[in-house]
Amino acid sequence: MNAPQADHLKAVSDAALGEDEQAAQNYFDQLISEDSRVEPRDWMPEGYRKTLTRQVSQHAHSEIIGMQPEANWITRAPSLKRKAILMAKVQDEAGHGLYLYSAAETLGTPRDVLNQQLLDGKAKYSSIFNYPARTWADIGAIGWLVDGAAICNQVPLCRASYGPYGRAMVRICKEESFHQRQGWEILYELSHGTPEQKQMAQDAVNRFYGPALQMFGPPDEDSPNSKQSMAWNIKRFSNDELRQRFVDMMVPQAEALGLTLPDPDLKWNEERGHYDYGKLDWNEFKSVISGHGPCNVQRMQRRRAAHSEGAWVREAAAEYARKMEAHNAELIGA
Ligand code: FAQ
Repeated sequence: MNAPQADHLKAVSDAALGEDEQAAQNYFDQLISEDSRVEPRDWMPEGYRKTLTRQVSQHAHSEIIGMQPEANWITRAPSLKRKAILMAKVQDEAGHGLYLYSAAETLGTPRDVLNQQLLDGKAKYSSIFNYPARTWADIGAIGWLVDGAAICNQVPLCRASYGPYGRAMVRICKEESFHQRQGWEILYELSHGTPEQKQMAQDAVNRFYGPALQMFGPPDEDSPNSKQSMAWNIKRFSNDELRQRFVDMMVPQAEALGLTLPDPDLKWNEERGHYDYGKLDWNEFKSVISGHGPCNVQRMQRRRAAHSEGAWVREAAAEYARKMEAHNAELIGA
């Protein structure tokens, strides 16, 4: 679209908006241009509401599905201490899901509707959780690489323009930092253990590194949502910018761990001041996000089973809330 066409469209849409709505749009534009926060009470364009509902709910679904590969190891963790730490981490992920569903609900879509979208296979969740956690070292790799990527992606989201999302992210990022340290520590112990343990750590890193880089989303030229999300101050950096930041951060950490990253093209580029890295397998990414990864079917089956097995808990909670409401009404009436 050229500039006169865009001006014409804007004039038409301004005329279509009522005066009040135009004032609301102006106020929204002002909030964004001042880098202030949009709150649930504020008017917002439908596109902004839709984009945030999509991103925040997908993020919530990722936290909930992300519990599965790790929960798989709670009973097999090598000591009581490791078991307790892992259990706490998995509980944290459930908490993150709760903060995020709450933030998403403030945009107007109830949590049960969002949840149903996941159960019906209509909503995405992060590609990374469709890979299996095969060995104990995978729990280390998930903590170090997956939580590491999550932190890199999510710290800028603490400044997202939508208040409830940004505030939820602050707490989530603090907890993710513990999670990453936990993964680092598992890998460090393994890589300084027996040759077999070191090999197990290396094998886990080899399998999780590429999929962790894909957590940042498709390359910028194939990312349909980035431009608008950045204009609305939801995303602060593009997918490729964050991916590069992550690679730069992980190279020295891998050296400190005594492990290698599985990329023969990884090389410091003096001119750019960044590491160059090899091409990722985007066909695999597309296949995973369209439901054909190694564990998509298993993850969804487990989620659906957990949802139906948990029906009695939801019913009991609803009944308790109803009773409390009746009790409080009685007290007020008395
Ligand atoms: N997996 O236009 P873009 C965690 C989809 S939490 C699946 O670039 P956008 C904690 C995307 O939705 C991990 N789908 O999209 C933890 C879109 O599809 P749609 C989750 C992906 O939104 C650790 C399409 O591709 N983190 O790890 C992925 O601007 C350990 C086009 O992409 C978040 O959700 C992917 N990797 O940028 C838990 C962070 N990438 O909806 C347990 C918040 C892209 O149009 C254990 N989200 N897609 O049909 C974001 O920052 C963004 O949504 C991006 C994607 C960067 C993920």
